[in-house]
Amino acid sequence: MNFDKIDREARKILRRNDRGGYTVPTAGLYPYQWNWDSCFAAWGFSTFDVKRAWFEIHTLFTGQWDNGMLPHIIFHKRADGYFPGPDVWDVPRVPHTSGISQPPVAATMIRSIYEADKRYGRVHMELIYGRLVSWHRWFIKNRMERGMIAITHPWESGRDNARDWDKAMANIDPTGVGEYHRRDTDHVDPEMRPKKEDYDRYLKIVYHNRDCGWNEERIAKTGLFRVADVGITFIFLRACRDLLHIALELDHETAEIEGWIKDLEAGVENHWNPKGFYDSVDLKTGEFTDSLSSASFFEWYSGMSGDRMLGHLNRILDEVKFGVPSNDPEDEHFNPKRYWRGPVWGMVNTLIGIGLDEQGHIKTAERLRKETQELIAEHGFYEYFSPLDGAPEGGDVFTWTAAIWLTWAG
Ligand code: 9WN
Repeated sequence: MNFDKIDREARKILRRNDRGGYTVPTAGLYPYQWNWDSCFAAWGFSTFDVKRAWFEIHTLFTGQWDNGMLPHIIFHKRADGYFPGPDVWDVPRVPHTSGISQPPVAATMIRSIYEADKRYGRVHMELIYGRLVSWHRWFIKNRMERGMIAITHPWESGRDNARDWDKAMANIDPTGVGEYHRRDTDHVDPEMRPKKEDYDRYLKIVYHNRDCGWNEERIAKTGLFRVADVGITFIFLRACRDLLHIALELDHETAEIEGWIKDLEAGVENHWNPKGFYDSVDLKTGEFTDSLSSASFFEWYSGMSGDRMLGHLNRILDEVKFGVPSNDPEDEHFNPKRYWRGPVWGMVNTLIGIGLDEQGHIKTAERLRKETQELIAEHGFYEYFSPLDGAPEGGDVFTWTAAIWLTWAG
């Protein structure tokens, strides 16, 4: 393995996907700034260009709404090739944005960027701190239920067609969405993407929430989809811990954040499915989703220390060559090709690996890191891979795959 060469390639990908202040996940398939992709990009940039890393964070936050919400896509410039674009979301602000959010990794990534160069980063950290707090407050005010964090659209989870959403999606009647032209399948093999029945419902939810004027209270009352996402609860809990750390460092009040952490720690228990794993919960029916997905393994990353997922983790790592797959290989719907229903994602492995390492599971963390390293070194900087044989899948020259190579896997 020629590490120097792969490092250079990873840096080149970040530069190549840079559109002048913001980084697209990959050219063609995703031509805008995506929320959590952008945070990974900034973390990657911080290994060789900390100024550019902070620039990424500032452009991301130009999309923040007055109510604190940080949208999942910021449409800085018109671009072809992605659907649904700004006209469909119809959010009356500039820059145009989508109307939903995404996994809040920002506080965690920003803490790392700050720590890469505190002297340079101090003023940026001061500038962005209040914005981070208001985004976190938005989650608490609008999305916290029984200490868990709810999503109103599968796209908010960042795991679009995960098994977690199957039952809730089946309860949505997609009639009336009309004709539309998906663009993702122009770029990628349709076998690797969500199905039409998924897209019909994705759009149905967008149209409904748009008709609610993107008003969170109306959406909470009338929305078609409301699921407590185990992935976001864990990621948000971790982000609150990092926000607390930043608050202490900058000498800000901490009581409010400490309260959030307590509530979330209690809420994690509500994600525990008595069948023996952390799970998402459909808030419209009160039922567990009965899906053991890669997000269940953010237990360690969240800072919870029960080791409750360790048995499943060891089993799954032995069942596939490249862990951790987005869906349990023993699940009847496991599909090593179709997006979040089986493939393995480098950035997911990274979050799981960081948590394992922090909690003393050094060997397992190292195994996961080596497997991710091999995937990228052998197969390239793809969006995701088959966990069975490492076959590359989805988009190529992918930003967050390059970023995690530079920060963790390489
Ligand atoms: C919808 C950009 C994004 C990621 C998500 C991933 C995928 C979009 C799509 O791509 O979602 O937001 O059109 O498929 O699921 O995690 O942020 O890489």
